Amino acid sequence: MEEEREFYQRLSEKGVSRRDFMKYCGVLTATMGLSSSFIPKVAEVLAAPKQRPPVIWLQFAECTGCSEATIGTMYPWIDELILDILSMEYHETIMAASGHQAEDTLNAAVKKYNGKFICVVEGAIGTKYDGAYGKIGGRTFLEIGNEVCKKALAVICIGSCSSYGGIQAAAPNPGGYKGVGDALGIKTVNIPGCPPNPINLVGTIVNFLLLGKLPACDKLGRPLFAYGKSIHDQCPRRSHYENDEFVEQFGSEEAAMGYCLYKMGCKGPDTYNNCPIAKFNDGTSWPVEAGHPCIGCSEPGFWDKMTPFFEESK
Ligand code: FSX
Ligand code: SF4
Ligand code: F3S
Repeated sequence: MEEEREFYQRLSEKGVSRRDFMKYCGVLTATMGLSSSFIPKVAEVLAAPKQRPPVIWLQFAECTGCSEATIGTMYPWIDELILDILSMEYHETIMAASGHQAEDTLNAAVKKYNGKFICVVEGAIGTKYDGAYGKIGGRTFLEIGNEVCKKALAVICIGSCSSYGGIQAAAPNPGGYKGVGDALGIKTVNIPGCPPNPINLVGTIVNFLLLGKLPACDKLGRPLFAYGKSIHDQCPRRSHYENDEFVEQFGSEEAAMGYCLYKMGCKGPDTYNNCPIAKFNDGTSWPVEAGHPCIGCSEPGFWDKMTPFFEESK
């Protein structure tokens, strides 16, 4: 109770009311595919977590956009939320330590929480020439990944790069870059997107804290609650040519179809993600709503499979 009170106090100091927080919990619960009866339980997990799982967050070949998206933009207080429900043992971007001190922190955390920590990975791993194309502190991503990820309780890949290789794996891919699961031969939960929606990471972690297990995933390792449907199947622009009323409003079916971005290269029909429902930046908008075709950023093979971006798919 005391812990919960302190939590609401901290939120109110940041200008976030209990009502705003409950609204967020409602959105999160719906995103996770749970009924609204779970909202108080989700709120409880966030406000007064019974356990704070240790997290080691690794960064390999990437642009840090995934960290940025997670800790920076969605809600001004999401960083606090994540740091409150997790015990962040290592994260290069947000920790004060650097150089040898940082490496010591990583080694100590892996030793202390062997088999018990969640490893969140951002970025792809180079596999050619024994991984020589990517190193930190003299050790290859491949070495670090093999050593750290294999000792984790679970590995969550955040972003398309760690999930499937991302831009690093684009042709000609001289470093033999691959997603973490492929590079290390391990099973991972993948939260792809370039960058992914932070709500899908929070949902995955809350699922773990609330139900004691990781969410059900498809054969590409993606949580079904977030990646179970295609963008096209959830796109509001689709209703413009499938709804008689809209067709009438636009004058003809052809005119109504002009509102759809397919001919501008939209990859929505081949892309599985919840962007139209979850949206970005506090539910403000998402690419297609803002007038830009979906470029398929969360699919395996993004970039090669999805380029040229502005041409109709063959
Ligand atoms: Fe990749 Fe994430 Fe794209 Fe960037 O770290 S998914 S390049 S948004 O930052 O890995
Ligand atoms: Fe489908 Fe894209 Fe057209 Fe939306 S804009 S209906 S996702 S093709
Ligand atoms: Fe990416 Fe398409 Fe969503 S480009 S952010 S999957 S709309």
